[in-house]
Amino acid sequence: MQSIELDVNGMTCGHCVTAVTQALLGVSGVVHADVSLANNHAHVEHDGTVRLESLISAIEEEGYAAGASVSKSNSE
Ligand SMILES: [Cu+2]
Repeated sequence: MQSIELDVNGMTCGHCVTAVTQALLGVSGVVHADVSLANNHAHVEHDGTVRLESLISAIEEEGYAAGASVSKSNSE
């Protein structure tokens, strides 16, 4: 299992979280998606075939903005 961290902007309520979650789960290869309204963040687990761009496109199609989240553990 691989995971991708995303920053998601534009979410304002639980409906938005549901929309983004469903969009992510709709991408082929995605097996789990945790979307946080408070943190504007999405954690996506996938089978290794999913590209970051596919996830961003799916979120943008729902009307939200997304980008790769910089890992907090990256000290460089
Ligand atoms: Cu909303």
